Parts: sequence; structure tokens; C-alpha cells
Amino acid sequence: MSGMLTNEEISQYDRDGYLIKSRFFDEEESQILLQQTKEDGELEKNAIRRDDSKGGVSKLTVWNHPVDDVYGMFSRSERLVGCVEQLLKDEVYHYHSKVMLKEPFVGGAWEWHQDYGYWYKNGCLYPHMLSAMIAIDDATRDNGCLRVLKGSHSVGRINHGTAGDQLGADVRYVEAAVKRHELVYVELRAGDVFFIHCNTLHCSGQNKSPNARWSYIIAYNAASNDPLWSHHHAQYTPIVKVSGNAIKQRQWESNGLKSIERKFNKQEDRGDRTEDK
Ligand SMILES: O=C(O)CCC(=O)C(=O)O
Repeated sequence: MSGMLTNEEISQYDRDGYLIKSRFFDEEESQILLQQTKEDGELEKNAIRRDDSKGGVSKLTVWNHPVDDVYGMFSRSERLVGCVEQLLKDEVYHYHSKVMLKEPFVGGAWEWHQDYGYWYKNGCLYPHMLSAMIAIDDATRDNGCLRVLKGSHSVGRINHGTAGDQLGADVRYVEAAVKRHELVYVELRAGDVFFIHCNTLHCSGQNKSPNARWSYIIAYNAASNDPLWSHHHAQYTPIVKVSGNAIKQRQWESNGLKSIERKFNKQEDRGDRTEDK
């Protein structure tokens, strides 16, 4: 596995269930992502809306397969994929991407959940999966940054049921975990990457501030964990990695593959209203 993470960082991720890499993408790369997302009308047009239980609204735009566009240069970057391979200790593939649009004043909260609470139901046998969240805007307590329970991936998968318009983890287990695991606010600067294990309990607050909190979240699955059945996210598809410089070199322009467009999902994991028994 060729990646830039040190053994200490890998151990930290294994112990805590998450890892923050500050300034993973530098100023120039962060600006490219910021400009792309803020000018990308497709995000709003294809967004799925989810109401939280307190009147806030979350919007997210989801797609399964990376293409030769700006987003693909990030999700397929050998720098990023190399780190994910170090953390998952396997070849990995792109399970899906989403841009979370947490708007000023109205941005909704997300209930406590584990991503594997949904992905298990998608036929993923092992929790050999993680998400890499790239901060597009700075994420602070004020604009509803993520909160995690440090080390909570060690509790294993918790059943998920409905909460508002969302599926959340069984509150009895969440309450017990809150008493045992430190609560951490994941404050990020644009360009930081937050790697989170798929069983780490996390949630986020509403955005009551005047500042947007958008983030680009890429979910990866281990190649050996190809889902048992086909569903609304990707089966194993090898990643065509791009060089670490692809973003700055604006390779999406020179590759001339613009004809291959992102196909947006209409369905999202939390749209599955089947509750666990
Ligand atoms: O960005 C957020 O506020 C929540 C994102 C999240 O929890 C998720 O995508 O699983």
C-alpha cells in the first residue's frame, strides 16, 4: 500500500476510529474545489433533501462513479486513495461520493448514526469501509460541524431506526456509548481531510450561522468486500487513480472525457425506511 500516512497515524485511526489530516489539500487545491462546488448548478438541481427532527433541512447530492471532472481528480487522487488503502489495508474502490450542502441558518442536523448501519443493509458483509470528508468550507461548532464519539467503532454495528426523516442508531445504545466515549467536535479548515471508520458513531448539529458548511464526502469500500447484491451504490469497480498533481494540473480539462458525466442518485442510504428489529 503506497500512502503518506505514518504508522503512528494508522494506529491512531485504528484506536480512535477517525483521523484528521490538516491541510491535506493545499490552498490552491481547496480553492479549485470551492470554486467548482459553488459554481456547480448540478449540485442543487440533483440534491436529495432530508428533514431533521427539529425543522432543519439537509441537502446532499450523491453519485456512484467518479469521472474525469474536478471531483474525480480528488476522489481518484493517488494521494488520497493511497491513504485509504493504508487505513483499510486492502485495495479499495469508490463506493460513492456526495456533496453535503449545509446552508446558512437553515442547514439541518444529522442524528447519531454509523455509516455501516446503512451499508450493512446494502449487503456489505464486513465493516471494511470508510469515508474521507474533505472540508470545502471551514467547519466549526457554529456552522454545525460533525461530532464523533472517539473510539466508538469498537462497539460494533448498532441497529438503526427512524428519527425524523432520517435513520439513526438505536438511542439506548447511543446513550450508553455517550457515557463511555469522549465527544469530539470535528472542526476543520477548508482542505483538511477527516477519515472516519464506518462504525464510528457521529452526528452533526444544525447550521444557525450565516456561514455555509459544505463538504465533499467520499465513501470507499475494500475491494475484497464487494457487496452481496447490487443496490443503489457501486459494486467493485477498480479505481483509475490519477497523480497527486492532477488537481493543480487541471487534468479534467486536458483529458477531454467530459462526455462521461456524473450520474446522480435519486436514492440515498437514509431513504431506506426499513427499521431493524
Ligand atoms: O456533514 C454532516 O453534517 C453529516 C454527514 C454524515 O453524517 C454522513 O454523511 O454520514
